[in-house]
Order: sequence, then structure tokens, then C-alpha cells
Amino acid sequence: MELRERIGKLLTDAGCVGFGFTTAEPFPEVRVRLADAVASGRSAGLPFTFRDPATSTDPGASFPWATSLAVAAMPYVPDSGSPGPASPGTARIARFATSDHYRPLRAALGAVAALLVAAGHRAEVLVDDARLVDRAAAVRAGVGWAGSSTLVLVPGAGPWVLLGSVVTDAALAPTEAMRRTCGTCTACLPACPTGAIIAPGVLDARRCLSAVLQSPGWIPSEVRVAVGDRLYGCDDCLEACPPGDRLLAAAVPGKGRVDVYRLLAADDRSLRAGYPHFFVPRHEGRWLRRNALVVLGNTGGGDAVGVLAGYAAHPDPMLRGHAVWALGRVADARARAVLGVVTRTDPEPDVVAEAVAALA
Ligand code: B12
Ligand code: SF4
Ligand code: SF4
Repeated sequence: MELRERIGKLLTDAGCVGFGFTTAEPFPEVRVRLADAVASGRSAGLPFTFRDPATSTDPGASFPWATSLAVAAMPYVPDSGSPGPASPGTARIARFATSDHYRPLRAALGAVAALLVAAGHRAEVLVDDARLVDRAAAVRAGVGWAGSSTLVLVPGAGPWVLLGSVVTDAALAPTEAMRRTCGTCTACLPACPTGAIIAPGVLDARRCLSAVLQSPGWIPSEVRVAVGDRLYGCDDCLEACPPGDRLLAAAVPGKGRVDVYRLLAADDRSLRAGYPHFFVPRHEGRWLRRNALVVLGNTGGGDAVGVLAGYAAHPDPMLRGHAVWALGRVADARARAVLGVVTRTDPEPDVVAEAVAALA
């Protein structure tokens, strides 16, 4: 069997729904897109591929021996399950993060790399790595097409796939890019709760809830209500995407919903152990607590006042600020009493400003 066929068989047997090959030549159009996103602020200060577009769009910059890329798409739905209907005091996790869904993809690509090495070649696995824009490789290798949501859509699975590559010095004949497009569909644009998809194929990450919930700092007040009951990630533009409907329908509800009260009572070590695959700065639990406080403000009602009042006295001013905002969302005399105390006693001007705004 030819090397390409053996790679394809390995990936298909491992559960990949798409694979293809492309050269390791640079992606000049994508480099321009990245630079444009950084210059306009649309990259929201995210590091990853944005930090050094010249490197992330040129496999040869990191791997001077690179000749080809073998690219694969692994579905994570229906395994991910679905969070099911919202219920007070709970938060949902986007399907890509209900467990470490990258693991089977990494394992499949690891097997491909091992095959290439055994055949006398060099090979390295790249998944969610700053040295390659995964979607650009997938589009050029014909694994899927670039959707208006910016996600790569794969026939049969739609957007519900994770992408990765093996970079190698083996000469693997390229597969053709897909001719398919989104056609007349534009469903993801209005489905986005914050209007982050500002034009087909253009995302403003400053407004994308997926970016907001994994970034450091205070959650911008203008998107806190839109956070709704999301703890981590956002699936709205994927759920709206018709090519993913069949897979989504097979995802059983009941996975990916978290008890917010339990999360807010947990110590740092339990939070790190409970969500080891979440990408939040330095794996600090405070970012998950911040997100949980916003969820409680959006969904908790009067039952949340006790926990929110406790957090309004937390030593971390960032958490106090979000607790105070959440108290303002609870139409309750006890919440207003706590807010009054905060306006008079909190040493942090930002927290006091939140309390004043919450009372207004
Ligand atoms: C930064 C990042 C984010 C940021 C910014 C996302 C963005 N749209 O740019 C944030 C935090 C918002 C994010 C969110 C999500 N992400 Co993310 N993220 C990344 C990361 C690390 C880099 C993406 C990047 O470089 N973007 C810059 C722009 C320029 O490129 P792009 O959108 O990725 O790709 C497009 C362009 O290259 C363009 N293009 C390619 N060739 C050409 C040629 C021409 C001529 C033109 C005009 C354009 C063009 O088409 C591509 C597809 O639309 C990648 C991993 C990686 N190393 O690549 C994962 C990745 C993109 N994320 C992924 C996932 C799963 C998500 C979420 C679904 C998670 C969630 N449920 O919350 C959301 C989806 C939000 C959305 N609508 O995109 C998957 C996407 C899988 C897929 N099917 O597409 C990736 C590939 C991780 C992985 N290895 O699987 N993500
Ligand atoms: S992930 Fe959510 S916030 Fe981000 S573009 Fe998609 S729908 Fe909008
Ligand atoms: S919702 Fe429609 S327009 Fe958006 S990515 Fe999916 S198919 Fe394309």
C-alpha cells in the first residue's frame, strides 16, 4: 500500500471523518488576515497564531525540512453529549470541552507520525499549536471548506470537528481543495449572541464569548448578559449550522452542565483537577469563578444572594466586582442592602463603581 493510503487508513480507522494532504508551502493570504486582525484589534490580544503570523503561516519557518502536511478532522460530537435545557444554578460547557476531545485526534496523528518515522522520514504532530493555522491547512488540503462562521465544515460532520496535522519531510502528493461553499446559507451570523461574526468569514474576537470566557481581566460589561449560562466556550454559531445537524441530533443531553454553587465553593486545587483541559490563563481557578459569578447573575435569582454576598467580600477585587454586578441582576432587597454596604466600604474604586452602577 502506498504511504498516503496507509496514512488515510490509519486516520479513518481511528475515527477521523476527513483527511487530506497539502504542501508545506506558506499561506500568504492567511498571514495577511492574521496581521489585519492584529492591526484592527479584532484578534483581541489573543496570543496563539496571532503573535507571530510569519511563523504560524509558514511551516518551513519552524520545520526547515518540511515538505508536506497530512491533515485530519476528528469529530467530537455526538460523544460530547449536549448540555440540555438551562436550569437555575447551572452553567454549560461548550461541547469541544466537555472532556479532552483533542486526545483521540492527537493519538491518531501520533500514529501517523510513527508510521512516517518508521518509513525513514521526519514527522511532528501539530494540533492547536502556534506554529500552524489549523483551519488554513485543512482548507488547502481539501478536508473541509471555510464556513462563514470561520469554522471549517466537513461533509457529514459540519463544524463539529477538531483539526490537526502531521508535518513531514515525506513528499505526499497534495489532495485538491474542496469546491463546496456555504452557498446561500448565512444562519451563523444572526445566531451569534454578540454579533461577533461581523461579515462572512470575519470574526471580531473582542465580542466572541468563546474568547471572552478564556481571556484574563474583567468581562466587559456590555457582554455579561449575553454570557447567559455559559461557563466556558460557546456553541451558538455551530448549533445554527445546517451541515452539522445530523451529528448534533445524535448528541444525548445531560453532559456539560455544571453546578455553579459547587464550583464557587471549590478550592483552587479541585478546580484545576476538575477542568484540566480548559485553557484559562495559568490554569487559575479565579477565571472560572469569574465566569460562574456572571452565570449566577444571569440565572440564579434570589437563591444566589447568599453566595454572591460572600463573594462581594472576597479578597480578589476582580471577583468582588463580578459578584457585585451579579447582585445587581438579582431583583432582591437583600442584594440591594449588600450593594449599599459595598458602595460605602469597598477599598477598590472599580468595585465601588460596579456597585453604584448595579444599584442604579
Ligand atoms: C485563536 C483561536 C480561537 C479564537 C479566535 C477564533 C477565530 N475565528 O479566529 C477564539 C478564542 C475566539 C476561538 C474560538 C473557537 N475555537 Co478556536 N482556535 C484558535 C486557534 C488557536 C487559532 C485560529 C486562528 O489562527 N485564527 C485566525 C484566522 C485568520 O484564521 P482561521 O479563522 O483559523 O482560518 C480561516 C482563515 O485561515 C481562512 N483562509 C484560509 N485560507 C484562506 C485563503 C484565502 C484566500 C482567504 C481569503 C481566507 C483563507 O479560512 C479559514 C477558515 O475560515 C486555532 C488553532 C490553530 N492553531 O489554528 C483554534 C481553532 C480554530 N478553534 C477551534 C474551535 C473548536 C473553536 C470553538 C468552536 C470553541 C468553542 N466552542 O467555543 C470557537 C469557535 C468560534 C468561531 N466562530 O471561530 C478549532 C476549529 C475547528 C473547526 N472545525 O474549524 C481550532 C482549529 C482548534 C483545533 N485544532 O481544532 N478560537
Ligand atoms: S462562538 Fe459564540 S460568540 Fe463566538 S462567534 Fe460563535 S456564536 Fe458568536
Ligand atoms: S451556518 Fe450556514 S453560513 Fe454559517 S458556516 Fe454554517 S453553512 Fe456556512
